[in-house]
Amino acid sequence: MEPVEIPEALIELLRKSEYVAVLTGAGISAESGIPTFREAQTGLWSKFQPEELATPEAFSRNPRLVWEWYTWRRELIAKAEPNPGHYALVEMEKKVPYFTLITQNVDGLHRRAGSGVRFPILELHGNIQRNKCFTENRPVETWEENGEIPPRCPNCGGLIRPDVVWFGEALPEETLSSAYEASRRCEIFFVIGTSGLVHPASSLPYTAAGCGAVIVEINPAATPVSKLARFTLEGHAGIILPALVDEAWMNIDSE
Ligand code: BV8
Repeated sequence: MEPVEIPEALIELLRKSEYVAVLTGAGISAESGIPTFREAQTGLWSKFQPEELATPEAFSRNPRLVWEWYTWRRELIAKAEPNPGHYALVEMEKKVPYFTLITQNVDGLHRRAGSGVRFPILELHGNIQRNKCFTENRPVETWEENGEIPPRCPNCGGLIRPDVVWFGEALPEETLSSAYEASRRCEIFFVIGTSGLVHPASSLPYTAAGCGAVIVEINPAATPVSKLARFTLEGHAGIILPALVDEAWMNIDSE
């Protein structure tokens, strides 16, 4: 494994920054074995595009199919562990005075890694481990398992759905406005493991850049955000982030 080159200017900037914001996408969970959205879905799901399953229309049309897709993903996530990229962000949250982690991911791996202790994690698209009633749009934690798929709401008998934001649905208002506020206030805005195609999450780096933040992209591939980036660290988050955190703070501790 060749050593990771982290620009000295970025290390200096990171050490003296008061406020760092981070936006993550599916790429940060790739090294945990969770397929990203851009990768072809495997097996039974290979004939579907996520965009055609993650919608209220798809759920209304075929609730069983959509529920089973989420069951398949939940089983993948249950077997997955946070990777060094997730853990490096936990360290970063400990080291910088103000830190906001904004994620598009619904897999909950940031929380499992230990993020969210000093500052709340902003889960823009919800969390796959939570469920809600499709009719009442209220959280549902328990229900009677009678073999029906999807299960039904114990309160109104409506269908239960995952508590994630589907295409065409509004993002949680408070979470989104907190994400915009962090994008406006931060000095460094990391964009990690996202193709930058899904709106409105994809507008956050533009807000940050417009307010003077230095954009840092970590991704093996170029994306529309690359043109905004002052620093582009080409590679895997699970390799680059630990090296970055070590350079910025761990070496200092040993100096
Ligand atoms: C809304 C939860 C309005 C569900 C998700 C035209 C223009 C602009 C917008 C639109 C448009 N047409 C439609 C829209 C709106 C639409 C949208 O953006 N569509 C896209 C497809 C164009 N957006 C919406 O519908 C949003 N809602 O706009 O509502 C509204 C307002 C008021 C009232 C009513 C309505 C809702 C969007 C949320 C959808 N839900 N997830 C679920 O998960 O099942 S989105 C889902 O896909 C993810 O959450 C994530 O956000 C997105 C996938 O993107 P990425 O995370 O970037 O993942 P991807 O696979 O694409 O890329 C991975 C990257 O990682 C790659 O770059 C790869 O190179 C890199 N990588 C790989 N390995 C590594 C790595 N990087 C680092 N390390 C590695 N090891």
